[in-house]
Amino acid sequence: MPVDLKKFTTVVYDNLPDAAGGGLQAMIKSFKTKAGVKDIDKGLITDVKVVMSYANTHNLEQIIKYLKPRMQDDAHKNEPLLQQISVGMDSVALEGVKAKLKAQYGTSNVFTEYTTALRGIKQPEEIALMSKSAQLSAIAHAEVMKAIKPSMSERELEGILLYVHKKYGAEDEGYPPIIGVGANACILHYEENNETVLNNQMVLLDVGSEYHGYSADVTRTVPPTGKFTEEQKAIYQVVYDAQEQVINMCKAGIKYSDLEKKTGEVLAAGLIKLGIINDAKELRTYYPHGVSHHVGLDVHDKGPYAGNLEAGMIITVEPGIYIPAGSKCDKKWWNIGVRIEDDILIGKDKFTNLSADAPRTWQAVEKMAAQSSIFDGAKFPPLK
Ligand SMILES: [Mn+2]
Repeated sequence: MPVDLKKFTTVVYDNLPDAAGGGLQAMIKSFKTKAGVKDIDKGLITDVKVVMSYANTHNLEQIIKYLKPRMQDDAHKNEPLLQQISVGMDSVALEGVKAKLKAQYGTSNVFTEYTTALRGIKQPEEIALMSKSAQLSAIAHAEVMKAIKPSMSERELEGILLYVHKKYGAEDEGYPPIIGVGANACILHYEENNETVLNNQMVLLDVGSEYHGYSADVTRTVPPTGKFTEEQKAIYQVVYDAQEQVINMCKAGIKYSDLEKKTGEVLAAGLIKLGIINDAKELRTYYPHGVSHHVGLDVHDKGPYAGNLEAGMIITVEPGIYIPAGSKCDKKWWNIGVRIEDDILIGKDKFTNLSADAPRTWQAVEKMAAQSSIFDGAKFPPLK
């Protein structure tokens, strides 16, 4: 039976694209007519507002790359609010800009607002699925720690992780797996995974399953030899300290933005102590992303960032330090990239680490690496 949309007081809808392929364009047009949707998606400011509503500290750089060329005309280049949009904003500054955009230009995207509020708090059924997705992803990371060898390739590690995911019945990955050794670990969205030999440089693995629609987001950084060098261990410990302190803050009532603040403090203190930076202001050189985002139906799930943590939220905690070759510090630190990322369920007065099955301390990583793996000695005939 056709639904008469005019009978509803309000029809909420997601941002509808102006151009779409196939029959979608006609469907959108028909929907807009039937629902009495005015064509409000006109003008750049709406474009900016909608695109910015999806922005988080992870994708901000890409979003700015998309928006910048569109903001060069006379109408927009003198708009102060647009000038505030800059690469490297922390989540607090970003939320501030978003709030101002909304206040100044109203909202054409009620659907996004509603779903952001709804999806930020997970239902018990969702928490059950997220727990499984995160746990099986963590088990896959533990398996890689057992199997990893300096002679292996990035792709081989990817295969092991994906094998474990499939073994548990996960349909997909939550996002393109990032597996980067050495210099590649210092590239934030490295997805090529084509280095053929790991040698003794640290490997960063940001890989999470999608299980029955729910994405985990888990990162571990592992030495292929099974033993950290002194330098690797020192950087790893700084990142671990930040993650440990931030995870321990996680409970209802804590300001979301305080997580970022704490991360900055711990990472900066650690790098100053190691002589890598002299001042906390230099931290963004080596820590260019945010510490947390909502995770769920999407790896960067909708959810509020402006207020306090609430029971039922599931967020990542993922500090990282990346020191590419050529950085202004002692050469011995070059090409070390470390991130540790877990999926944290917020409770009324506690947290639950859903991905705790993947070791986190350097001692636990080394201990896991010393264990044998089902992939040890796997041999196939040479190709003709
Ligand atoms: Mn993440």
